[in-house]
Amino acid sequence: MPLARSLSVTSLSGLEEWDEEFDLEDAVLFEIAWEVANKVGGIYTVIQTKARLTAEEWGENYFLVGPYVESNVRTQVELIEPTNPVLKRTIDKMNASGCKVYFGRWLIEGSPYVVLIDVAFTAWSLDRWKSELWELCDIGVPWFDREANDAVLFGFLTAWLLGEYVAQSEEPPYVVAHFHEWLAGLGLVLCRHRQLPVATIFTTHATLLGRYLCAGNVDFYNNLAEFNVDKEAGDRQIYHRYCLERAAAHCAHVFTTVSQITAIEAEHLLKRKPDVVTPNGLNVKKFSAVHEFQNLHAQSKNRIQEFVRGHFYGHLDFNLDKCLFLFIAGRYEFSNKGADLFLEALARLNYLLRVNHSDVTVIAFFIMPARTNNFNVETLKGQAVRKQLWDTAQTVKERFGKKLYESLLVGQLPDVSKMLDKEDFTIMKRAIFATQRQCQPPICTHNMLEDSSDPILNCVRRIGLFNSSADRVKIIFHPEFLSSTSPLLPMDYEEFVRGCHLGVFPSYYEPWGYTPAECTVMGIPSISTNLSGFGCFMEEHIADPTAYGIYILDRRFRGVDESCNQLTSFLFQFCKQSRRQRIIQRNRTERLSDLLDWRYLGRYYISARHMALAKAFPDTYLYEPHDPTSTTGFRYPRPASVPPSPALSRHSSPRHSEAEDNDEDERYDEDLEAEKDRVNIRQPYSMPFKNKLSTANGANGSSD
Ligand code: G6P
Ligand code: 1S3
Repeated sequence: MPLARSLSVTSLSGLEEWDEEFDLEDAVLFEIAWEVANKVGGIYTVIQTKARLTAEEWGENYFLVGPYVESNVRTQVELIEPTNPVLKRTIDKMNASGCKVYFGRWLIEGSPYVVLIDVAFTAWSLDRWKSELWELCDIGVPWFDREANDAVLFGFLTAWLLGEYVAQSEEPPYVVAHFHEWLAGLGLVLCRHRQLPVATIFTTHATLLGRYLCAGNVDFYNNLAEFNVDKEAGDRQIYHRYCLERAAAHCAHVFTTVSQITAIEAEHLLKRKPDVVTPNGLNVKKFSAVHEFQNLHAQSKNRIQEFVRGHFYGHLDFNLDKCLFLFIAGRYEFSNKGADLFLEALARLNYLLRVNHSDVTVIAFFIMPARTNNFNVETLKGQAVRKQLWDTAQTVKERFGKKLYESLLVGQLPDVSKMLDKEDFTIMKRAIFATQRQCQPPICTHNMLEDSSDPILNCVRRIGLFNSSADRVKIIFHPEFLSSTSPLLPMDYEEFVRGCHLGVFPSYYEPWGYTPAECTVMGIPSISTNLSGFGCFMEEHIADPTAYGIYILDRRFRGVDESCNQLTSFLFQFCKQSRRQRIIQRNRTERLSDLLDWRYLGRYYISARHMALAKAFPDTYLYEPHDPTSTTGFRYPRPASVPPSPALSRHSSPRHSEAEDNDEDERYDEDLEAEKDRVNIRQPYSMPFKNKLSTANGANGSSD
């Protein structure tokens, strides 16, 4: 009897233990996405972070399938001979028939196997496959849509791979094929049309139409049920893409999406209710010292402060120690990602801080890639000036030290008035003169190609936040993703997030939203919205999210102006917190990280696979239904120190006297310690999946 593989999801600080054993010995999992070893957006993060858990579960029978992109392969993939004999025969056969298919190990946690297909190599088949698609389902793909052309090639090639795998198997295998997003969806449609014995899953991470409609001037959520989807897709010239997406959703044995809110959207726009909601997780890194993340915050903050010293040279008339770093980051979709609302709220915050004579300065970073011509001179000069000041200080310090040393050698206390001579003063004066500047510190770090039509810059022009001395809110727009090799701000994204105080993501369209989730696992508070998958998920699972540093903006039931006021109020309250309150809040935020760990959230993907296996192979697998679209089941209680009255709980961090603000060593949150054992979380649901054959044997799926 074959050995049963078992997966044990162990207890994560209060989240219920979940232990399930089932027989997957004969099953093989293919997970297919355009973003396998190919970073484009959030789907890459899903696949890359989930790989370790899925590889633990499926072992040698787990294969990720993606496009072959040479530059990615050179840096991320170790090409090897296929380990699985059936897959080796499959790949050899395809390569002998005019394809280029590679096999390797993706060098990430879990080292999963990858099958990478060079779609360009088979571009000669594009016209033939397009006409086959037209014959099959009347979907015509225009020649100029490059992405859709790639989707056709990738779809036909992945369906070929799966069909060949089945054909090469001596015994009929139990194949699960999990397709992500419309770009991979055609493979699924073809599998079903060719009646391959494959259990199929389609996950959409956003709907095409939803993204397009929200980016326009449409009251999306109040009109979800009203849209004439065909017309709307046609008007936006994405009808063919929309058809591919909708076909995949309908053909799949199991259809899933990443959040409840996108499930509702999919039901209206794709006309199928998702069978399972699969919230996105992360690979949470735990430090052996509980408060290590606080030290990392302080280290990274120092590095951001260094950058700020250079950027604002000549205008450093604010106290860096009272400076808060806020940021927004992600794909540059100005209104979908809420950059418009953030800017407007910053203008209002600036007013509030000024009229209240606050000594706090806010620096808001916008990290959103746009088309540029590299860094601008003024920004680079800022860092050069800072470096020069540093070097000058070092030179004078050395000269000072030498004189001090010589004086001590002869047994005399130095005459302090003679320690600095004329030359020292000349060097220092020259350095100070170099810090004079005629212009304000720049808003944008790069030369923008479309400066005059750029939405962020135009909005800044309108609200008049130009980094002037009188402004308490300053803006820095970095239109490129961060990198540790940047000559300007040499930090990678994770380091940068750790060094900030608050992530601000007031998205209007955000099926999940990894940015606030990443903040949470690093213990950095964030603002999201009740229109984002993440915001809704946290609202559902935490009794008082604000107390945990999870601010959820209401963009669903309020008008834009009201939402903007609420955002301003969140920001203003945050600015009023003392250092100690921020430390306590960060401790609480970090405590939520288990909730976002794949070791916990991975169960929804497992559930989807079980459901698909049971639908495709009903004689072998049995799935006992529960409500897998529900992600409810437990709730983090309000922190013990927060008053129960809603009025009082608005200030969700404990109050302290200002004297305590200076308590730099306050790293231990007694609040945290007291609460640790109080979290009592109910079982979300027990996995109902059973292998029918094993159940019949009374072995509950496990055997040896
Ligand atoms: C961490 C460090 C403290 C530091 C604090 C600054 O907690 O462990 O030593 O004082 O960060 O916090 P702030 O919110 O002011 O950046
Ligand atoms: C999508 O990426 P996006 O930023 O275009 O997929 C992500 C992963 O599921 C999701 O987090 C995000 O909200 C979606 O929008």
